[in-house]
Amino acid sequence: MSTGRIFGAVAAIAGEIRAGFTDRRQAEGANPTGDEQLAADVRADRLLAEELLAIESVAGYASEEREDVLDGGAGEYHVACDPLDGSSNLASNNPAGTIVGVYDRRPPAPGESLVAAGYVLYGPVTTMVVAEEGEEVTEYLIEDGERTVLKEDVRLPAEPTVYGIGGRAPDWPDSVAAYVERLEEKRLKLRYGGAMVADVNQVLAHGGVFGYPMLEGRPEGKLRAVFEALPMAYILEAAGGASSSGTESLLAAAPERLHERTPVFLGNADLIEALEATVEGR
Ligand code: FDP
Ligand code: ZN
Repeated sequence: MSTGRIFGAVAAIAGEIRAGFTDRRQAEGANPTGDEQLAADVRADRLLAEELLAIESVAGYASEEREDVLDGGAGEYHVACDPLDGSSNLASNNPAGTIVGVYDRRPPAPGESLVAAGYVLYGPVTTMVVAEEGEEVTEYLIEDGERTVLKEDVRLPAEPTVYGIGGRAPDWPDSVAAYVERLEEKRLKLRYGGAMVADVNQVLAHGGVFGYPMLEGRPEGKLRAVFEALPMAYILEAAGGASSSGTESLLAAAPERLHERTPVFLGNADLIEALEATVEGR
């Protein structure tokens, strides 16, 4: 069976998730990693769990918003979601997203067990970018629960122009600070919006690099491996880019805990190579 039905279901509910933003921008509690949880996060998570677990080929649903995996039937796919990435952007009416990773093992599972990944971007329009095993990366427009192809064979532009690195600059290790200087020397332009999906999507559109690095007192960085880092790495690598935890591809990572965090760097292969060289002091 293919993973197409999973992304069809995600497209079908993206409009509903988006419609819930208007009156659900207030805090409701905290998620398993202690981040503030909005009513919109809770609703997106519930919609995705219901719709995805109803698909025969889906064996389980894991989410950034839930402590444990929800087991489903005897299917072959294990779906891991960040239901509302960048939800702190809702208060200021900036973009947010949904990240979907499809693993062939029950998470926490290694990057190499990803068979597909995609994200929805709630921007001025709603789009979805999907990478499925053995297929080219495709960008869709989502309207009224239907997806239509906007762009086939999405590839990172060879000439990078933008970068965005998260965390406070004083908390960056010297290697990251030195790397950012190198990016500036290469005349890349800073563009950081605070939602991973939107920031990575503009890297895919313009070429460049997105990072959420290891920080002083927080060597694991902020982003979650299973729900955010690995699926987005799968997409970027499928689009001809590269990913890194600082030392190796994120697809080589094998998280041991469901909500584990990891430093993340995604972008053009030469920029990721330069990052690893800087981190290793080369
Ligand atoms: P958010 O907390 O709003 O959900 O998922 C974590 C995330 O957003 C990413 O989308 C984003 O890249 C990052 O955190 C932003 O963190 P900063 O506020 O520290 O920049
Ligand atoms: Zn997120």
